[in-house]
Amino acid sequence: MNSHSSSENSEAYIALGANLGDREATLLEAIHRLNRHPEITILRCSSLYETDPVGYVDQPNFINMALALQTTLEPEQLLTVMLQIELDLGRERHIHWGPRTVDLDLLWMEGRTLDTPRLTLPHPRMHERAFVLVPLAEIVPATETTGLYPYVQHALTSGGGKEGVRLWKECSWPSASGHSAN
Ligand code: GSY
Repeated sequence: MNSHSSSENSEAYIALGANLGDREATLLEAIHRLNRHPEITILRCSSLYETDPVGYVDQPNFINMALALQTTLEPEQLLTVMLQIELDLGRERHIHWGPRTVDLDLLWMEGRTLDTPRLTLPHPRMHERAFVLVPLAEIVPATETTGLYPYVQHALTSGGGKEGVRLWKECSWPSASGHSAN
């Protein structure tokens, strides 16, 4: 269902991960850069979790988190902004599934389903990944009416649970960013 007209505000959910360099600082900088975009406002950030690598396991632990934002951008425009932030923060793609300075994945966007070569919405693998679901569950309100809340709760209880995902610290954004909520 794409019940949407352009330039309307949509809520979107993003997963973030990093396992090279100063992981926390990089994630905070990515959030700051997203929020600086004139058509993006960060609404909520999850805690930060330290997670065992999934897929290619011979690499450092990740810090993962999730955030909710509001945007007037179309999904592919938002993806372009996210990819540019990844590049600007030094992400290089050497090994598929390998270590990375920062990774931003668009998970879900209000009222949108999409299947293009660049982007599938909802994210096709988010229900399999505890490192995505655990942070996401923190920031999806139970009152959310589009089905994301029951989807996340069901995926968490029917999947591999929370194994390999450890609460690391609270998110210090916006206090660490100089951003004012007013
Ligand atoms: O898909 C995101 C990159 N990634 C991650 C990740 O973010 N966290 C964990 N724990 N394992 C991962 N494997 C890959 S690839």
